[in-house]
Amino acid sequence: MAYETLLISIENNIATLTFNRPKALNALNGMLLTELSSALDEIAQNDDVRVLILTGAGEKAFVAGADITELATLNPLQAKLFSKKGHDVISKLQALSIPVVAAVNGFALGGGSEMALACDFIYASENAKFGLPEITLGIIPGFGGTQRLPRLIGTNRAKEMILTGNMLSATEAKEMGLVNKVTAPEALMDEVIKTASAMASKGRVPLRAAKQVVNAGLGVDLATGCAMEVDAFALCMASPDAKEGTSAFVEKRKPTFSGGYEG
Ligand code: CO8
Repeated sequence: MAYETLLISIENNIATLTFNRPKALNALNGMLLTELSSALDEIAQNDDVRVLILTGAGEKAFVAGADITELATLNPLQAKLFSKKGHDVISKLQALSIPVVAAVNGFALGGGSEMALACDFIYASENAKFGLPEITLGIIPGFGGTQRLPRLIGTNRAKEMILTGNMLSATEAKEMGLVNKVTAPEALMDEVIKTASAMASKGRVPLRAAKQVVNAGLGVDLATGCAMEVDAFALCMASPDAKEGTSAFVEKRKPTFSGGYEG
C-alpha cells in the first residue's frame, strides 16, 4: 500500500519505514499517525518481514516531534484524543512481534524521541540530537516519554531532560544507555542493516519469544518475570527453530531457520 507521509520498502526480509515529511522535519501529524498504524498492521501480517527499521527522510531529522502547527489548534479534549492516538500507535510499535531498530539520522525530539524509545534499540548518527523539549512549549511529553525514558535511563536523568528540555548529543545519549551505537551519518544505514540482517537470519519463534519475555518482564517482579521466561523457553523447544539450531550445532553445520511457526 502507498502512503503520503511514509515510505515503505522490503528487502531481504527487512522492512524499512521512513517518516517522509522532510520539509517539516518529519513532524508527526494526524495523518502520519494514522498511516503508521496501517503500515504496522501491514508489516505485522507479512510473514516475509523478520525485522523492521524506522528512519527519517532527509539529512536533518528522524522526527522533530509532534506537528506543532496542529498541536497549537487543539482544545483539551482534542489534545487528549491526539495524545491517545499517539500512545496507541507507539504501543502497537512496541508490541510488534519482530525486532524493531530505530536508525536516528538527525533530530529525534518530543514525539520523535518517544517513537525511538518504543523501538527495541537505537543506532544513531553522529549528528543525532535527542530531547523532550515540550516544557519549552508550555506542555509535557504526551506520547509516552515520561514513562519510557525513566525506565530506560533512570528517573533522575529522565527528569533532567524533561524538566529542562535540553537536547543530548548522540555521544551523550550513548553514555546514558539511550543509544546502542553511534556511527558516521553515511554509515548509519549500513550498520543498522548489518545488525538487522543478523537478527533476520535467526529463528522467528525465539526472536519473538525473547522480545516478548523481555518486554513483559519489565512490568512485573523478578520472580514473575523468571517464571515467564521458563514458560517461553519451554514453548521455544516445541518450535522447528529449536530442533534446527540444536541439531546444526551437534552436526557441526550452520543452521537454516525456516521462519515458520509449524512444529
Ligand atoms: N512541527 C511542525 N513543524 C516543524 C517541527 C514540528 N515539531 N519541527 C520543525 N518544523 C518545521 C519548521 O517549522 C520549518 O518549517 P518552515 O521551513 O516551513 O518554516 C522546518 O520544519 C525546518 O525547521 P527549522 O527551520 O526550525 O530548522 P532548524 O534547523 O532551524 O531547527 C529544530 C531545527 C531545532 C528541530 C527546530 O525546528 C525545532 O525546535 N523544532 C521543534 C522541536 C520540538 O519542539 N519538538 C517537540 C514537539 S511537541 C511533541 O512532540 C509532543 C508530543 C506529544 C503530543 C501530545 C499531543 C497532545
